[in-house]
Amino acid sequence: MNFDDRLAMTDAVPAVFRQVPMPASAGPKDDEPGKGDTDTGTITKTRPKTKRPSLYRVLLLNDDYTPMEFVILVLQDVFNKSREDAMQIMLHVHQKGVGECGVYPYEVAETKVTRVMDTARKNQHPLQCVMEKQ
Ligand code: TYC
Repeated sequence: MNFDDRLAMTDAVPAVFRQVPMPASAGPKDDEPGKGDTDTGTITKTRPKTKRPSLYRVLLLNDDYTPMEFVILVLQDVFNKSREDAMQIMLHVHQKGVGECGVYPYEVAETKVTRVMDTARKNQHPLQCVMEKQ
């Protein structure tokens, strides 16, 4: 039982003086030094910590043996390129030695590289596909 409960029960205090609600202004003032100061005055704005994912370029490498048509089909199937875009990328790789198929977050890029390499191996072509951080 706390002090207020005991005070409410005693006959020493006339009923009219018991349980007088305290006005809010009578409480400790937190902007006065030494009076239960809890407000530091710091304004904080919560900002969720989000990180943009790192992006990776997926590259095709040229070789002398993989048929051009196979490369075009891979570009259409794995990288969702149109026949025309696939042809351009394949020719670029054929002429320059390396070319970009797309830019993706890490796991997407990794899956695409794996799909290209698996398809090439299954069909016994030496086609190579790699990824590099952008
Ligand atoms: N150079 C190959 C040929 O002449 C074609 C080719 C293109 C191979 C692109 C791989 O990533 C490549 N048949």
